[in-house]
Amino acid sequence: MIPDETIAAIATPLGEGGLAVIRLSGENAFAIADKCFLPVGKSSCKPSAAPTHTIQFGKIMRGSEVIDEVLLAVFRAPRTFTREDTVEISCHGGLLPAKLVLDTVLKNGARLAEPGEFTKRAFLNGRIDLAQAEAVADLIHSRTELALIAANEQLAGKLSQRVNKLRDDLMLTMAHVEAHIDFPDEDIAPDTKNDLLQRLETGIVFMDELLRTADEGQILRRGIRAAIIGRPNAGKSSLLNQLLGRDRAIVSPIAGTTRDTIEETANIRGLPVIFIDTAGLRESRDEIEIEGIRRSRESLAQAELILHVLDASEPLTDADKNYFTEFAGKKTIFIRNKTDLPVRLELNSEFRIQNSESRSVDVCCTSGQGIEVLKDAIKNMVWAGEIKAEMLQVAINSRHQDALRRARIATREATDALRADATLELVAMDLRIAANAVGEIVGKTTTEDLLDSIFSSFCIGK
Ligand SMILES: Nc1nc2c(ncn2[C@@H]2O[C@H](COP(=O)(O)OP(=O)(O)OP(=O)(O)O)[C@@H](O)[C@H]2O)c(=O)[nH]1
Ligand SMILES: [Mg+2]
Repeated sequence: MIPDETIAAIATPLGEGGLAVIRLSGENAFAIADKCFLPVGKSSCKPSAAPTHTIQFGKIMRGSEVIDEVLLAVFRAPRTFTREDTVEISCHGGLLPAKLVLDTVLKNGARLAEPGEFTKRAFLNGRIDLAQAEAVADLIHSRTELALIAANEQLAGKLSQRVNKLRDDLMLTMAHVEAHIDFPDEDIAPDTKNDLLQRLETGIVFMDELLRTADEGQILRRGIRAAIIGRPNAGKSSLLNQLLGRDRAIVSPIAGTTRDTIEETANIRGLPVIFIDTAGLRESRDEIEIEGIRRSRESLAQAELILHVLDASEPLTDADKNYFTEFAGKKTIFIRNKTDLPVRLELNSEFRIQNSESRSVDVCCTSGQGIEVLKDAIKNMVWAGEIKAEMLQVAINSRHQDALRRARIATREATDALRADATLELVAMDLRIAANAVGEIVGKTTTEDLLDSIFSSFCIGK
């Protein structure tokens, strides 16, 4: 990436809509906009002459040909998202106007932006740190309000503040240790040593606190995969429809109705849950059904939560029991469906023992009875306790988790070495590793590969 290149991209989704926005950022943003924007009316002027944070009305021209009538917003560095001169052109929605406006600015000297390049520039120019840049992507991808709140907190720097404090503490301790390296004849006084150890222990406790938010962070960002399983005709598809609140899957009294796996996301008590309706796992000779069952097994392997639907109007069958053993290790909710019919199924201790992390809920998928209780059960199963505002402030992602784990190991090694009176060089080295790992979270220590892997997952134009 050459930083002084001016980049451009369509910032709105491709497709037909009321408006589309083309974004330009870089040293020549105004000069390029000047070449193709014709101001209309007395109060409008050329972008280069316009005051910052104003909107100009005019036309985008290709030679003497009018491409579109637009509103053009002017933002002068450094008070912009990228901290560079920025122009945003709002044209008519629809693929063609947006594409032609983009083509025109590209012909006039801009380069097509890579995915996430605007945000990358915001990071490289010091407008936001790396955790905040990731929050921008989280915000765009958030599927529930809770996820949105968490992304906003991270964007506001709540996680970064804590991480920076942790890094500062590690650096300070390292400086102390290094100061003693320069005077090899003087040992660290016992009091000072205890002090340093105490500080590092506090750091480790803090890392553990952050690490404990990883599961929740993952849930908010990626959602929970919940597989609906059970023998044919138990009411799996009926349950999916109830949870989604609409008729998504085909329901019929014929066993083996669902043949393909169906995935749909729903908002369950603020958490994004991806429900997977599966084909009933049974011995089948039908080629299509066999493939359906194979896919069911595949998605079952990835599911964090199993919703096992049982037909309450029939006694437990061997097929049901086979499921119990097969999924004994997974978090499971046993759902007794068809409770409107005479109940002939007892959930005895037989399988509860096999599956410690389980509970059961009674529902009727034809009337919807028990579905709200089930939703609570799903939430409680995957998210321990209340959803606290504090948790939303820091819920870390898997990259942060990886960095913190490395930092924790190095800090632990540093304390061990310090206690064992190992050479101080070793202690200092471990502390540097720890501080660097923590620094990766906010981007104080980065590599080009790391940046590429983060920003390449962004949308174009962001
Ligand atoms: N009485 C009663 N019938 C139900 C209930 N839930 C589902 N059914 C009926 O049970 C039959 C099977 O329902 P489905 O939802 O298709 O069952 P499934 O588990 O998806 O079946 P497959 O896709 O074939 O594996 C249908 O006739 C439903 O109307 C219920 O709560 N009470
Ligand atoms: Mg079905």
